Amino acid sequence: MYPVVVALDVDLRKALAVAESLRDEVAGFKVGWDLVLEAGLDPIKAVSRLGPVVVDLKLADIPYIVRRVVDKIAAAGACCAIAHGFLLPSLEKDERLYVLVKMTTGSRYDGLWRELLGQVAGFRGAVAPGNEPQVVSAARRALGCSARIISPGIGAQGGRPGDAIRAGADFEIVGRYVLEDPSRVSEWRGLKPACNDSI
Ligand code: OMP
Repeated sequence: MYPVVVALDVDLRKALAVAESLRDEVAGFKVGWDLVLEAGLDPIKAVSRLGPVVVDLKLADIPYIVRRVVDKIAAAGACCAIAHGFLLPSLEKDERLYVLVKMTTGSRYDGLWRELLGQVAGFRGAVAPGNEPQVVSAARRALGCSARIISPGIGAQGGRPGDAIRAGADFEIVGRYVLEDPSRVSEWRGLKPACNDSI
């Protein structure tokens, strides 16, 4: 099993074809706005039958709303969801939530992520930029193995396959680079999650 989460940012037909072809090869799939806007909760249900699913709506709301959304996502079969870290400390601790601590693109997180890492305990883990392996290493040092780290930004956004894992991530989130050619997952051969075997 390659330590890759494939970001299915494509239409539903293609998403299901890719998920079907990689179901035994990757750790899971990410379903985001693209698929949810196309078909609601159905893509989450369908892809969850093929592997673990993290739902990425980059939630940013009051705890009451975030909890209601995460409950619906979990009921559809997903393991987990991603929320914006800037909500902290007003984000309810939830083992089903990944906290985004720094984007792969420049943002206000650039001056905030170190502080946010101190508040990730009690959540499923952190999303940290795989195109900045030094940030991933710092995140792992701060979190130990108590939280998962998943890292986007590989391929199309400049990160090299495997660099984030070697820096301490558990899984790399990869969209376009793998969607263009699913056989590229073999570039993760021999790599293992730093701490946690499941997303
Ligand atoms: P590719 O650039 O095609 O590999 O896609 C990257 C995926 O990771 C997309 O689904 C983005 O929404 C997501 N992502 C980022 O690119 N940057 C971030 O800072 C955070 C995420 C994310 O939360 O997954």
